[in-house]
Amino acid sequence: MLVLALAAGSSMLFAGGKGEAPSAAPAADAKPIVLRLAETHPADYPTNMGNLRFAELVKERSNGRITIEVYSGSQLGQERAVIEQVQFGAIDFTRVSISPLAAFVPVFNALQLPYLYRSEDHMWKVLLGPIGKELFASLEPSGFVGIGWFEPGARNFYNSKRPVAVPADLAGLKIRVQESDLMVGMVQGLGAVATPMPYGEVYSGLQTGVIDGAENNWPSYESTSHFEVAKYYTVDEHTRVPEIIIGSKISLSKLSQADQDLIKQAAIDAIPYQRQLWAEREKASEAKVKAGGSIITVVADKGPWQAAMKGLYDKQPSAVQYLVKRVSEVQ
Ligand code: BDP
Repeated sequence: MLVLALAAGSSMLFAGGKGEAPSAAPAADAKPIVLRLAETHPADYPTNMGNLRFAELVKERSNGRITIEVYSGSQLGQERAVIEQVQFGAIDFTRVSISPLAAFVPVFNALQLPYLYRSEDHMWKVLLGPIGKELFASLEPSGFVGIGWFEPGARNFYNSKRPVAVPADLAGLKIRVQESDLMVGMVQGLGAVATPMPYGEVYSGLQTGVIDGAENNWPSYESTSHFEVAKYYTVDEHTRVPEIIIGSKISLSKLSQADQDLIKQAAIDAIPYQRQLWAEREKASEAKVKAGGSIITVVADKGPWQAAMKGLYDKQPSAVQYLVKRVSEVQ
């Protein structure tokens, strides 16, 4: 018995390197693990290509033991409903916009306020630095695990009625926003009427006139064909709303620490690929909607837009205001 126990102990020591954590390298008989990831965008969209790269890295590094099945095109539901399912472990991962996530973990509003980041680069320094790590930790009490970030691009307003150059041009327009109180407040601050609605319903909303407009980055405006039913696009770049991969705490806690670490590292290592595809797609989408007849208004002076958002900052709880201040200090 003692010999057997010692032998087992020493082989664990060998497998785990230092003997504390089980190794991510598979034992010959290790059980295969299959996990599911939900994505709203179509298969070839850069964000989903990033998911696929993430899944591929996980598969490679676990020597085929861990499979992440990627369900794109909202097959598993719209974002808010999917986040709920991740929370109770029915879906293992999702790539979502932090806008609907902030309804579950409100401190995330600190990362999506309008005109928060000076540039894309500033945003990435925040996400990959201490603030991003703290925000990941803040997910855990709500049943989520922060896994990785993807590039979201800048969001712009568009509508079917008229060119918009200054906030006053939006007055009275019914604008779809993500399912987020913050985004409702933002659109109200600009003098328009905010209509929260799942992403998948926006096209028919525009077509039937239930809404007059929405807001999104170039690739989403193009891939959803919204440009066909709302041709006035205003480059005001009001938000950069980070894309995030979250995992279910219930699902992930069934895995070894080494497997959890392997998964997190794979998501981080998929970022450069997604960012590269994003940059290419932004250009291609812009060209496509222009060729399709979109009328583009580029905002030269963002001052009036920023001024209209001031009230939204003032309304934030102190935890969010504190983070906003720290974000502004990131160089
Ligand atoms: C896109 C995000 C996607 C959101 C969508 C929306 O990538 O996650 O669902 O906007 O507006 O840019 O709901």
